[in-house]
Amino acid sequence: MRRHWPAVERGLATLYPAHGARLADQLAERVTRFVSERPDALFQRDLEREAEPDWFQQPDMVGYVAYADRFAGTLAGIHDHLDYLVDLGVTYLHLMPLLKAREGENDGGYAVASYDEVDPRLGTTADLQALAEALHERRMNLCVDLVLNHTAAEHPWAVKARAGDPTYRDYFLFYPDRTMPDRYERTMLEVFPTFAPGNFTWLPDMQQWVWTTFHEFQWDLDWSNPDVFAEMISVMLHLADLGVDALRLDAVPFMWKREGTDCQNLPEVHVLLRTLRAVIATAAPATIFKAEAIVPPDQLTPYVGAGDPPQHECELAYHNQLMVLLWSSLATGEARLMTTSLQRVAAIPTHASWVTYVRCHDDIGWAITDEAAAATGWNGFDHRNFLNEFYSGAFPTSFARGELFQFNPETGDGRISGSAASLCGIELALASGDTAHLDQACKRLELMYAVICGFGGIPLLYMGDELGMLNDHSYLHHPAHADDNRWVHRPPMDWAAAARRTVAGTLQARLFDVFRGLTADRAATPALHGGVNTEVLTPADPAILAFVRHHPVRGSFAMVANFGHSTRVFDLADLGLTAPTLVRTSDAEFEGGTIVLPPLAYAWFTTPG
Ligand code: OTU
Repeated sequence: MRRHWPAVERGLATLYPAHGARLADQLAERVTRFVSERPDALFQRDLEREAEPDWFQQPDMVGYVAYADRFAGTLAGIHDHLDYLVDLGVTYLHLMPLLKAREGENDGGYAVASYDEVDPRLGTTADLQALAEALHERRMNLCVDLVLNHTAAEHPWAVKARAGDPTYRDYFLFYPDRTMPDRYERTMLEVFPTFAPGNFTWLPDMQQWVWTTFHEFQWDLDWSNPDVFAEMISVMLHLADLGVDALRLDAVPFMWKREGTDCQNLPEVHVLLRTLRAVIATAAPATIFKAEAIVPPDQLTPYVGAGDPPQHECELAYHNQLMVLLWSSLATGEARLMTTSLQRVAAIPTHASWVTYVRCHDDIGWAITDEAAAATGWNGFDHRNFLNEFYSGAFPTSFARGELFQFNPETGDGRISGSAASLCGIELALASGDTAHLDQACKRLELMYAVICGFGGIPLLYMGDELGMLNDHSYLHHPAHADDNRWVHRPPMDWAAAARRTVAGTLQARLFDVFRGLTADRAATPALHGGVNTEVLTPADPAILAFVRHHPVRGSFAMVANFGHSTRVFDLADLGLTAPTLVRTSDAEFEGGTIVLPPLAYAWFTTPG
């Protein structure tokens, strides 16, 4: 408390001028009680992580992202597949939303009906606790989603608000007519323009509009109410006491609203997150925050505390830019836009890291600004449009089989759904039976994952990518999913395909070996510690991506990759490293001081500390 409480008091005083002091006292009492009742094993974990706060920056950190039901049926079922994850080198399991969701359509669990209960379809609170223990025994960490921007309309808070309880009415944002909604809408965007247009929903029974940034059944919480803050602290402490190591904080940019803005990334959001974190860092320092903020880079880096002076905010955030630019580079056969864009991302504090990813459960939104595109001499609109055509398979030379998501004819904006394997060309190659194409497609997938495993931070493997799992159109027969094509890349785990990973010559054996190799080589490379920033170089050849990481104690790491369609040569001296040794390559070769990279080839280098 000596270390963190001043930040709690400051934050609460800023957010809730009239109630801050009262709330700080109330939380101090709650935290004191919580710590005194903390289970021994978790208290020990708290102490260890306070002493070694860089645990999540170790090179052996590798994430795996899955829906519990789609991966293993239930939480209890996951125990049977822990060996599979260990085999893959996984040390951080992110399970998608697992708290009790509303019935029917629930946005993949992102419409929470109770924060206190595990979804009965997945198991019980005891099952979650047992899973955390089993993971910890294997030196693995558990990350779970916390949807804190909104609740389901069926959550008891919302039900009470709807019934007229004034306390709970203040948990949400209601308006009697269109006056305020219209004023807000003037400057706001729409997240789901096709299936959930607008940001407000009319409730005929209440004769009120309610704020719903996402679906109409997801009601935004009013974080300017101190009671909401206090409630969410209880939720966080409950999850921390079940052994959750990381909370993926969903949709954080939207947590604070102000007229005349797009109601995203407002300064109060950062005060909120820093204050929530200071409370959790006091009570349960073994638990860290991962921000889900899919926003432009200058808006993103503050979520991990970038700024002058640097802050403690979330320990982790999704590197959306890297993900988007990887797909852009793969489609164009050029890395220049990726190079210039990544160079524009501000450095982040040494106490934070990225999570890097190729695919997740969401669509890919082309977060490439007109300005960033112009820096490469491209037109932003045309390029984003090209990427939609390319990845939906409409572009004549496309190898991808994806689907257009939320295309908005008014703005011309669209996003892409599809599994990594289908977007990399594996689906098309398998359908055509062309083995040379299949080889290329596998190389694309390997290249993408090699970049995110080498970039720095925790790489996340999205369930099924290690087996090349394809798009699954069965969601079309499921009424609650049919209008949301993100389900095309959320199939049930194909355990029959997983079994083929041990059969030499199969696609699964090839890909699984690649993933296992990437994670093993990563774990064995001390220089891949996440506490330093990545320096993206400017190679003379625009097809090449090259970056270095200099760790003052553990040595340097470098990666060179060829996104081009022909063989390229790179002068190793351009890495600026003394006597680099090769850690790993796909099929690059060396001639004197140069590296010869066939299309889609890459190499990892390191120097000792
Ligand atoms: C998140 O995504 C989840 O990842 C989605 O699966 C949910 O549908 C959504 O929240 C609502 O809970 O707009 O297109 O900047 O981009 O929160 C995905 C953050 C989303 C938003 C992000 C959101």
